[in-house]
Amino acid sequence: MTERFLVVNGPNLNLLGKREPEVYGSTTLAEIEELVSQRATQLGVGVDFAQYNGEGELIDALHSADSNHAGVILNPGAYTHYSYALADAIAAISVPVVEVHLSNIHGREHFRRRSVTARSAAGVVAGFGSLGYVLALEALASRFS
Ligand code: CA2
Repeated sequence: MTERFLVVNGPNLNLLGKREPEVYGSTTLAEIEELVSQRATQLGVGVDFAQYNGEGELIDALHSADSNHAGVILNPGAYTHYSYALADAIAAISVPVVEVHLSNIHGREHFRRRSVTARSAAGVVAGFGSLGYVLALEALASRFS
């Protein structure tokens, strides 16, 4: 069976490459998705992509991934730091969730150093820019190889 994974990005990440390139780089979300797609092809797995600005939409995406995907790569954006609802959704689903951050959240402002969502994640990748999504895919795919 070919495993399918969901890559879901949270609020404002649709603006990647278009605003604040000094913080988040000049790569657009579409380019990150292309990078992940190419690696998925090499690994022989499938990937679907989504981006939502709303907390509820992200939660719905996690709920449906529980039935439709073998794992989730999630960048929860700023919800990382305070959304107990998103944290509960990650804890509620059975498929592994890898949390990804483009920036090293531990080297940034105090409020970004805490992730309330990481507790129930299978793992966290932070600080490697778009490569982080590829590393997360490799980590998930390795669970099924
Ligand atoms: O480093 C990450 O990936 C973050 O999850 C990105 C979030 C931030 O709130 C987290 O603390 C760390 C912010 C995404 C905002 O993305 C923008 C992209 C371009 C222009 C403005 C915002």
